[in-house]
Amino acid sequence: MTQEPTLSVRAVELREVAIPLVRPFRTSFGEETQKRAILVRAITDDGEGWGECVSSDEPRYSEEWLEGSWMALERWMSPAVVSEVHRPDQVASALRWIRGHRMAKAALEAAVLDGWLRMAGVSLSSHLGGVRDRVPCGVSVGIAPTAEAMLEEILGYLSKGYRRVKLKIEPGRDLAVVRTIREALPDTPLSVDANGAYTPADTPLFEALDELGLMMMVQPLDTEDLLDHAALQARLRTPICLDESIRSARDALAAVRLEACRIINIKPGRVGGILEAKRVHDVAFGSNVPVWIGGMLETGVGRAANLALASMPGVTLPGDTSASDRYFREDLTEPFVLSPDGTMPVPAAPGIGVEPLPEHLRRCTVRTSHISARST
Ligand code: SMG
Repeated sequence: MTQEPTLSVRAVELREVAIPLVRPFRTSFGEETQKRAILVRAITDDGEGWGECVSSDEPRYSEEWLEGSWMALERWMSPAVVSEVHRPDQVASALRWIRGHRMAKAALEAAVLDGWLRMAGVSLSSHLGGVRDRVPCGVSVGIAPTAEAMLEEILGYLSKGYRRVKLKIEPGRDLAVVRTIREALPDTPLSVDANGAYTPADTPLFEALDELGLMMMVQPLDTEDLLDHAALQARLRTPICLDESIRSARDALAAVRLEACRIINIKPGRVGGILEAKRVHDVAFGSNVPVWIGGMLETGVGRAANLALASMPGVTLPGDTSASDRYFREDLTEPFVLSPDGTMPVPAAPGIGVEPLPEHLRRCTVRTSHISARST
């Protein structure tokens, strides 16, 4: 058997970046007008690797938030990896003692994995067993003041080629809005995403949405509520897709066994890393549960990894892997561009296949921190 290549992580650099969004993005848990992210650069003996941490300003999507991720990365995670880890699969073991903080862990693992794959000359997509060089893309549409405003935004996306539209909903802005949009677009693949904003008492609402021929309903109920999702799924024809509830391959297995969903959304940050994301995929694929890759408004660094994940065989539904211009006037990397057929290319160069453009990176950087080996 050939020996796997090893690398040495000499130092880790953290960079907080801030980039304005082209339009505010509103979900049931809040509104974002700019993208803040932590970029992690693993500096190795042979080069470097990049990862992006997807925690937001405030702990609304999950319990993680950017400042907490920064502290965890700076204080515990990077020192546990520098000089200690020689293969990407060792990152998760080195960080296992730290509870939670999956998004921060995922970013550090992504940086080491990218550095390792660049060294080996292998693309992330090949490493993950990807089977596609282009992937179909969808778009997630934030809550707007009126159904008409949402419709106008959607028509713009459809004219660019997006293959499906995910509508954010929240209590009070749900059935009537979705119905108006469905009537205007009877043939467009539509789904709704509630980000866990409802309770089992809202079952009649979901039964009404069930009549609208949606592709799926994403995360209708609370993150920690697999049993009520199972009860709701049993009453609906439309598949439920779980997002926030799936934090690991183990969660995915539980959700599938409980029949709490019929579709799974994968985000590497939410499950603690690209390698765990592959394991979630494998659980779903082995159970014939379709998968799609979600988004966290990533810059090109995170988006590149998401596109590689989307090339895996079980990812059979269009993801929230939208083009750079859906988010930013100027991305951190060379922009990802949607083809008129609604697909985007999977990066084929080693690692994630892209890197931040130095001048853009410099302009967007808010703070940096450099963590090198502890002097003993
Ligand atoms: O990256 O296109 C994107 C955003 C997709 O809807 C999206 N993300 O619940 O899936 C989700 C939200 C979370 C965004 S938190 C900033």
